[in-house]
Order: sequence, then structure tokens, then C-alpha cells
Amino acid sequence: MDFPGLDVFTERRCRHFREEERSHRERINSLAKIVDLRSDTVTKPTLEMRAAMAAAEVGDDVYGEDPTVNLLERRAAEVFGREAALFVPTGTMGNQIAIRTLTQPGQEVIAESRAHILDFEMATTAVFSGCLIRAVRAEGGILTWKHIAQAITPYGAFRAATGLIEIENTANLAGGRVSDLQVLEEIVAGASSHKLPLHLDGARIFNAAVALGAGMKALTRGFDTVMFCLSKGLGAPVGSMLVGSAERMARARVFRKALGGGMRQAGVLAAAGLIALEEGPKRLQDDHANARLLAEALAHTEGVTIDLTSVETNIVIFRLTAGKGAAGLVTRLKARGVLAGAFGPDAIRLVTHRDVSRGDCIDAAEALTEEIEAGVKANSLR
Ligand code: TLP
Repeated sequence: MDFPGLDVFTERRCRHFREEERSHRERINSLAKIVDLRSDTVTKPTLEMRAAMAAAEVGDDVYGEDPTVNLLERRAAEVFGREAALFVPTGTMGNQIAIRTLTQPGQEVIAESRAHILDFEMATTAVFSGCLIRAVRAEGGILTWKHIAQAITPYGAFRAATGLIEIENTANLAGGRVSDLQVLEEIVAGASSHKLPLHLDGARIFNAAVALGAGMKALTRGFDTVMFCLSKGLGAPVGSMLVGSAERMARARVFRKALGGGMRQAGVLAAAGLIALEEGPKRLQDDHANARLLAEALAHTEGVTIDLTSVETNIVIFRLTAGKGAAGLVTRLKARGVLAGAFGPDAIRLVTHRDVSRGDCIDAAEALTEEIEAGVKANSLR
């Protein structure tokens, strides 16, 4: 903006104030920079996604008439080598619909003791499917056929029979650990010999695929249903997919409606989902490298217990050796612009994603190290 009518001196002063203001704002912005490591669910849609959302062709998806949703469903089915797919608002809904289609009320669902369906899905397996979750503890969080075989209850008059086996890959609360192809193949063979169906909570299955260098078809072969999230590492603002046989997905569509998940002109969301599906996997390796950077910095920090071998993807879970102090540390980190999640009295989770750069992770690692070491010195983390 010019300053017509002002003498040269006044104009120079105005320019000076404007520049002062700009550098002040830049300082404030850099001070206010938040590195959000609470979850990979926090990413904002890219400009490309926003443009695609604005331009999306839409229709009423409850009538099956949204062309963009239909395209996303076809593409997801193709990537996973399945007959059909269903776009659902959340991973939770995808998991719970799958469980509903694969079980009968009164059965048990075998899952690892830290599984998302057990800890974070509001007991919906009990409410919606009428099933109990049989929690099986696996050291390191990865269920193998050996663990599962011991927990199977056959049909009979004394105990609830096993109706389903659920696997989470990557295993969130095990620090994003990966079930490898051999572990999965044994589970598929074992389940098939017991005629038990399998559901895969693959909220972060693309992270597993990148970590293993495996294709999606090989990694999910033998699972009756697979849920994966577009809204986590892949970077879409909203949405998850369920894939499986055409017949099962037709039933899943009915259950989605029953749960209130018929989203009508959902093509605006599916448009971002399509970009997430095609482009998202390509950059997950960066998230994994950033998680490793954080983990290695923590491994060299007094007062921290961390198993570096557990950091295989984009999640870092560490413990405070003192056995307490996670909530206080999260508060102190927040004051320094780093957001982390406390999972219990001494455990903290950090999750890397598209909206945190390597530089952000270097800054976060510095804040973490300083705050933890200060806590140890002040005796609050001893
Ligand atoms: N996980 C969230 C929280 O709910 C813990 C997160 O921040 O990690 N399966 C797995 C393995 C998940 O981690 C999540 C979300 C879901 C299912 C559910 O997805 P949404 O949040 O879309 O319902």
C-alpha cells in the first residue's frame, strides 16, 4: 500500500513500522509453532485435497449414487485384491461393522490385550455385536498363532465359543510394531484349520507395508475383512475403508446405515480419500525416519526407558523410568509447543505424520530431552 500525500519522512516511518510489524508477526508465528505429535490423525488436508474436494462430483451415497465414493470404493478393492469396499466415516465404525458381519451374539473375539477394539472403541463389540473380547497378552504386542491357539474355545455347553480372530497391524499401543508375513501366514493357516474368520484392523496397514516392503495383497491375504484408515498417515481429513467380498460388503452397507454412517453426498470426502490412497503411501518412509530420530534421541536421555527395536513405523512409545510423571511432562512440553499423548502414569506416545517435518522433530527431540532431564534433576522424574 502507498501513502499518497505523505511527505517522504512520514512515508519512511510508516514503512519502518510495517516492517517492524511483519518481523514481529514472524517472531510470534515461529514462537507459536506447534509440533503436534499426539497422533497422525491431526493432519490438515493439502491444497490438492481441498481443490479436489471443491471440484468433486457428488450424489447420494445411501442410494449408491455418489460417483466419487464409488470410484474410491472400486480403487480400494483393487489395491487390496478384494471384490468390494465400503467407505465409512471412521476406523472404529469400520472395525465394528466388520465384527458384526463376522460374528454371532454370544461369541468371543480373540484380540491382543492392547487392541484398539478393546481399549478405544467404547465397548461397541459388546453393544452392537453382543460379543466379548478375549484379550490375549503377547509380549511385544504381536499375536502369533501360538498365542491364539491357546485362547480358542470350541463350541460347547460351558463356555462362549470363539467366533472371530482380530489382528491389528501395525499394533498401535505396542509402539506401531509390525506383524510380518510369516506371522500372518501362520495365523491365516491356523484360523482356516479351525474354520474361524479373521478381521484385520489395518488402520496403519500402509505403514506396515512400507516397513516390510510388502504389497497390500500379500500382507492382507486370507483376512475376511480389512479396515484401513485414510485419515491417519495417508493424510485425508476424514474416512476409512472396509474391504472384503461383495456379499459381505453388501451386508456391511446395511450395518453402516444402522450405525448412522450413511453420509449422503460424501464424494467431497472421498475426493480427498482418493488422493490419500494414491499419494499417501509414498511418503510414509519419511514419517518412519522421523520417528526413529525421536526414539534415538530419547534412548540417550536419562530417565527414559525405550525399546528401540519396537520403533518400526511412525509411533514411538517410551516410559519414564521413575514410573510416573507422564501427565506433568505432557503439560511442560505443551508450554514449549510440543504436543504428546500420555498413555498411563509413565508412558508417552509420539506419532509422526505429514504435518511434522524433520526439522520439527529435531526441535521436539530437543524439548523432550531438556524437559525430561530437567525433571530428573528436580527430582520430579526420579
Ligand atoms: N487410533 C487413535 C486413538 O483412538 C487411539 C490414535 O490416535 O491412534 N484402529 C487403530 C489401530 C487405531 O489406532 C484407531 C485410531 C482406530 C482403529 C480408529 O480409528 P478412528 O479414530 O477413525 O475411529
